Amino acid sequence: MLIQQVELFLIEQQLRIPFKTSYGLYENRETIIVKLTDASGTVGFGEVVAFSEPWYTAETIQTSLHILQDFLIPTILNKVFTHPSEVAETLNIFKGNPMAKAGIEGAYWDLFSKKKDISLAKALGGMKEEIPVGVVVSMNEPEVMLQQIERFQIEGYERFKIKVSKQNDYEVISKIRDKFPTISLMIDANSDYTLNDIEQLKRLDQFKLLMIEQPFGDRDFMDHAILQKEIATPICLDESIYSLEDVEIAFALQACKIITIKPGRVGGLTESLKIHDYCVENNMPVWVGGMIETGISRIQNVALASLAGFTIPGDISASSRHWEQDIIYPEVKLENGKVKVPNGVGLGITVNEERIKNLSKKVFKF
Ligand code: OSB
Ligand code: MG
Repeated sequence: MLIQQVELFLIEQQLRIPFKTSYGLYENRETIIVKLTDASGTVGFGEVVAFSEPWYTAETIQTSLHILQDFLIPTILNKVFTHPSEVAETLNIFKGNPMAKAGIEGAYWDLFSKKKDISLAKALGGMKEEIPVGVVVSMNEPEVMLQQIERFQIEGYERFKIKVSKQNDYEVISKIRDKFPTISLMIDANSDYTLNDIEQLKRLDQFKLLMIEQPFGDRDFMDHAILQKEIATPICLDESIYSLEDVEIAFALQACKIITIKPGRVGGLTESLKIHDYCVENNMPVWVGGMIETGISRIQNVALASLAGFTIPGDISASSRHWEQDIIYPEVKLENGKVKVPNGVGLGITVNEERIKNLSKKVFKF
């Protein structure tokens, strides 16, 4: 398909509930929606999931806009590609900036599967018709967190990820475990600890956590390897994983026992598939993370999570978890505790372009 037109929509929405992590507070979510049009007028949608601030990764909304406008879009515009992996390969002449790349590549996967007349899930090799999902509980007063878990449990979520910091970990988790002794519980520290905190981290083993996500900094592979030898709780790497090579390093060093994939963080769905396959071959459990994204990226994650190797419920909560109204319909929702994998062509949902236009702060056309 020839990429005839690229449009970028910089939108902003308020989160239904402010989301607090050890990095800081997320209240408004800016995001960039990518729309590709081929020569026959078929369109594909993707999303650049970078945040406004460089807390989670170095990339931001503004750096993504720069890289997209000045490098990525000029490189793919009016070019013919036969498969999304060629788009990924072409964009990789530029270093870094995985989220900007993934926005384009994801939109091309949508376009590609529409042209093939199949669902994105099928194009990726997915098999599941519905997927069990988990939800993230943001940092808050313990009482509020307990109430949220109770509500999320009623909604059908099967795995609960608690945002913690080294200031509140023990207090929060012990209160949650007291009230919910058997739920599938994990924590995400977003790099809040260092090797000096090993004794504190060892105390968390008693809570039988499914995993602890990213205790240390993104490049601290060696320190994670030291910690993993000292604690029983499996470490899951999130921020550390930008590519398959990072997974290979983590595996070789035994720096973790679990991997979470976010297509944006690793440069797109092509790289996500490589990581999925590597994890399956090496018996490393793998799951799909979340980026407080709109339904476009969320439903792309649903398609990815339909692959057989994703054995742990992902951070793929319903549209209503973060949004008053999503930009797709039907919205992402839980039915009997599961999210259905769409079987329509491409993403298998309708993008609400009118709403995207209304939410746009800036629109770029190439
Ligand atoms: O580490 O997974 C993370 C949100 C902001 C920054 C980092 C992370 C998160 C999430 C997102 O946990 C959860 C979601 O998308 O619902
Ligand atoms: Mg995380």
